[in-house]
Amino acid sequence: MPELPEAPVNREPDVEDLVQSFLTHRDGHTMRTNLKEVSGIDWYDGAVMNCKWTGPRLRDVLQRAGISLSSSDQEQAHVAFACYATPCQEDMWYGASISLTRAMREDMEVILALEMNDQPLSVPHGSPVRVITPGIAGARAVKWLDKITVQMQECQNHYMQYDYKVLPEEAVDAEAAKMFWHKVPPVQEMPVNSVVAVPNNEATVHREADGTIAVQGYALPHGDDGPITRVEVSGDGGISWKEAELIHHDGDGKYSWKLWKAQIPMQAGSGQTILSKATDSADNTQPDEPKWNLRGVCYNGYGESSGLTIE
Ligand SMILES: Nc1nc2c(c(=O)[nH]1)N[C@H]1C(S)=C(S)[C@@H](COP(=O)(O)O)O[C@H]1N2
Ligand SMILES: [Mo]
Repeated sequence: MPELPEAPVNREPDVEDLVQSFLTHRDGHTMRTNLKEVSGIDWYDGAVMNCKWTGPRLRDVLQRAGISLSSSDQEQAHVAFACYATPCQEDMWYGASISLTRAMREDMEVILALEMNDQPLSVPHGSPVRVITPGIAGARAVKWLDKITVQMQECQNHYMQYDYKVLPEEAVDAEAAKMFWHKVPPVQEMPVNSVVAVPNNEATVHREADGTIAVQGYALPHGDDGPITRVEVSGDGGISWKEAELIHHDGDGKYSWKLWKAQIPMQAGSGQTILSKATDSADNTQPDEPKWNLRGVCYNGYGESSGLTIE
């Protein structure tokens, strides 16, 4: 994912082009090309953040600080995170919030990270301390953390209120989006997703003696619904699917990615495509026809590797 400040490019889309390209690509993963043209930030196959993070639990810090809210207020409250270190493109500071309920649930593992992959947090990744919110969009994992507030209102930062929302399809441009920002909740839980990592787009692949090729990738569960329980792979545009083998790795858990591999039969020829489709433990699965949205966030159409030449 991009580094700080992840600033949207405010290019006004040509609506005709946009609608045309949307219609052309609506069944395919190539919709991401369309999303990029429109929103500036392209999540491509889907955003992912998979590391070992270490630090105190946010709930322990909040409990130590003491929360002076009634228990009914606590159910409605938010925990807001702010970073004033540097201005962002669209706001003078960066901020996000999550529900207090999530913050207090031990099993949701919201932490104030001091280390990443057993090393002290680096400056680009938020040193000296950042929030880590497993299952939740990286946009809420505020880096260079300056302030934590328990409050009754969502964080009002630009990136919480006017970005990282899955707007309805009618919001075709910035003007049309205006009436929706206040009605749509900020993205929190990330959707189930998968990515074909090997072979890469446009690769030339030699089939093995049995007519199959090796395919590998990763998959991510929806929000707190991990782990991934099944990944299926197709070499014929989704007509037939073969179940992939899920690979165990160190640190494998409810919130981590699941690596997978499969041998799938393919015909020789150019312009071929491999698709992947993941399912998690709550039976969430990737949609056949993912919906377009202006900001291009939360894309979770099938994983895809295309333009392949199979020999
Ligand atoms: N202070 C601050 N924190 C931030 C951001 C930012 O711009 N400023 N970007 C957020 C977004 S949108 C993402 S995807 C993650 C990226 O984290 P990484 O750089 O460690 O991958 O940081 C989040 N935390
Ligand atoms: Mo992001």
